[in-house]
Amino acid sequence: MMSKIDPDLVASLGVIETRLRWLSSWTIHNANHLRESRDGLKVGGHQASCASITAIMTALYFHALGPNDKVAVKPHAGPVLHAIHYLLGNQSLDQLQRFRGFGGMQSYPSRTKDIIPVDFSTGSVGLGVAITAFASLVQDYLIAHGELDPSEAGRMIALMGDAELDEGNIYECLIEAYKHDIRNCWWIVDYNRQSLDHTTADRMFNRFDDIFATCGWRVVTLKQGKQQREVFARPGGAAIGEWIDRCPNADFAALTYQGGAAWRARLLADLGAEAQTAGLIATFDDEALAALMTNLGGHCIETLLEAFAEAEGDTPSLFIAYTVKGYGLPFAGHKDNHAGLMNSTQIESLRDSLGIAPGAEWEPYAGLGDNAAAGLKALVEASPLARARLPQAAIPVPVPPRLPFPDGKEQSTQAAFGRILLDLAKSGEPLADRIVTTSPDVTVSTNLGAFVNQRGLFRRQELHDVFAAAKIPTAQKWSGHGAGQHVELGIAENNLFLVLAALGLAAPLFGTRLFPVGTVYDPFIARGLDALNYACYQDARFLLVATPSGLTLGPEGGAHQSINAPLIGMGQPGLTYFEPAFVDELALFMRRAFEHMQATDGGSTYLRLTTRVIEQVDRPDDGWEADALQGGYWLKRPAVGAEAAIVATGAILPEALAAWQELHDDIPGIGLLNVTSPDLLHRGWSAARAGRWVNGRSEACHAAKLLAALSPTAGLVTIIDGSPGALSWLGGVRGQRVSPLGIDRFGQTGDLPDLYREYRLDKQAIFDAAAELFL
Ligand SMILES: Cc1ncc(C[n+]2csc(CCOP(=O)(O)OP(=O)(O)O)c2C)c(N)n1
Ligand SMILES: [Mg+2]
Repeated sequence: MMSKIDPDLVASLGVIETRLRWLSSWTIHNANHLRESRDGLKVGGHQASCASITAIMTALYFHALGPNDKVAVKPHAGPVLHAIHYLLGNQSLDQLQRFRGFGGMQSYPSRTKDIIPVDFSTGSVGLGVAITAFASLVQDYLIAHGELDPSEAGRMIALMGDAELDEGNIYECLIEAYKHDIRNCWWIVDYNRQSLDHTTADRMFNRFDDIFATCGWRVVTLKQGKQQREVFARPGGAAIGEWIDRCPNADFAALTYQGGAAWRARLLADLGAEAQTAGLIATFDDEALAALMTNLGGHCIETLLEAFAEAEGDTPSLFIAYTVKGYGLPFAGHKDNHAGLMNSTQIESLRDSLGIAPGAEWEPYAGLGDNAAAGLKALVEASPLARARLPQAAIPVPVPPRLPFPDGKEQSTQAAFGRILLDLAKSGEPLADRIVTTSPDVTVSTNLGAFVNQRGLFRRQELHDVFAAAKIPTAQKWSGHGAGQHVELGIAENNLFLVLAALGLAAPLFGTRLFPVGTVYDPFIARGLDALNYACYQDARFLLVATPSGLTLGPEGGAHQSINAPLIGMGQPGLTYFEPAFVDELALFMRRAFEHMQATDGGSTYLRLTTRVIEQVDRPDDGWEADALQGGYWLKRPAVGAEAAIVATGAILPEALAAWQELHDDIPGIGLLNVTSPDLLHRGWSAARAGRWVNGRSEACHAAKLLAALSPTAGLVTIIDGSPGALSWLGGVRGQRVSPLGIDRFGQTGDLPDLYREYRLDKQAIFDAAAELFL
């Protein structure tokens, strides 16, 4: 390979690289050994993981990065990213000194909590990698929809650890990305062949190349650094290169740790019989031999710059950059180095080797001499990152004051959801043009089909509807094109949440608001739970519609029944869970979800729906709406000081209403509270209780206000098609007695009367629960 790279640039970047290794090490050292510890907990941080990737990040951030590129940095290289921004002047010394401390820079790059620009949060390994592929899909979506100029396209880049390649979500994403023909995506593997526990399996050698190549990726392997290439081209050198190729990962790592003398002994034992090779080895002293043997592609700035420069075009690219974990540090290569920390003697000797005077540890260019420091400063200031542009704030999209909902005495929330979206699709509302729907192979069975008929599948290349062309009758007339608004996914719920995360970050990443709506069967939220948490953690904004849900899916049975989903909805920060019983409630909550997606302090929404068709209620007025939006309203207002109420959520409202009708005679004034969001009620309760201590105000929460209509000694029968804990806590709000109904065991097939009887969700169960309170 002929080098076209300016040697001065390589030399300067080499200095920056050692500076990043130093600053990241020192930041971690400071937090663990110098800062006062008040709790005796290990602070932690990963010096070895950082040292492994500093050359890659130097070559990228200070040379190869384009102005519109976005990067997900492997979680344990967080300190390197902060050091880069420190050199750029975007990060303060105070933040570095408070690494992993309260209000300081976070352990792992965080979009919402760090003060430096972070494109994608990372932490749960694998997810930060996959989201970049879906972000490139979103970028293509925006280009195809005329929201982004093609010249503004950047690369979506993941800097990943090699152990992340063990995460299944990588391969689910790879398959989906191939189907969608994604482009402008780079994954750069810090291939140090060490995970947390151990060195990684040799048997995977070259397998990753095959897997990615099969999925249409360009695979660029950076095994040898420039010095290795030169030396191995000398007489006798090829044998050393071949020896490295055969060397098991664990042996290579152990020899790296042991150093030059060990390398020599082993190489001579294995290759010494070959005179030219032995002679070549003899030309290196121990230190030089160790440096040669670890001169891997991922540590060679020149090799990295060349590889990045040559990767032209928009083909997704995997760079396998061979590295040493802990490169340049005393525990380089040691299999236990993942959480290893240098001791004081070790870090001081690293400091001295860089010419940094004691006390000057935080100075960005300490020990370099004025001219060299000025040159580096100029290089840093001229780097692509210093010129990177942040997208403009997304223009708010008007949400209609009311979303029309279908009328009809008998309806299900799932069918109405499809209808509301269809009406939106047919409307000229600007909101409709920015809705993007997506579903992991349950588009039809979650009633999204009609929206897709109207708005089409999103495809970069035209996709003709063969059935429609052949005039074969079908309800689903789906053609794919650039203007399409539905992202079709295979059955991989994890991908659903990563796509929702990427779509839900369109505003901060690309300056355009999208309104992502994803559908899934309620029980299968659990399949993508970590990705859902990941999406919320970085404040992606979307609407999740989960349906059908609970035991109420009847004949589908226990395998498809969701039980603890309400608790997921209540427990997940960044996601507001509503469970409407009636379709006018649904329309209200969908509207709120669209508003909430673009509110500064907004978030995402989860609607738990059902296929059960139930009789709708007549509303004398819309007085119920404000309360419903806060989490609950009196469907049947209790008499003042009433001794009992039924508290119900979602699909079993008909049972609650029927029970209320009959109990009315025995318990005069009994109320029926429709809890539309156990989540909001509980959050409000927690906030009110904390409020007294946090800001000196103790205002009654919505749950307390509702329940204040009852006698303090009143009894509550709570009922939900899901974990009873979603509602039973309500008794704690005012100290009222509770008899909770709900599901805490697996269901089975059956029709609703049988199932509701067996699992105690019917009218009789409510009578029994009430009797239990009063007898
Ligand atoms: C989903 C998840 N599981 C486990 C962990 C704990 N963990 C953190 S790093 C790591 C191994 C990382 O190895 P690799 O990706 O090769 O990174 P590097 O060697 O560069 O540190 C593990 C298991 C995690 N962060 N996320
Ligand atoms: Mg690794």
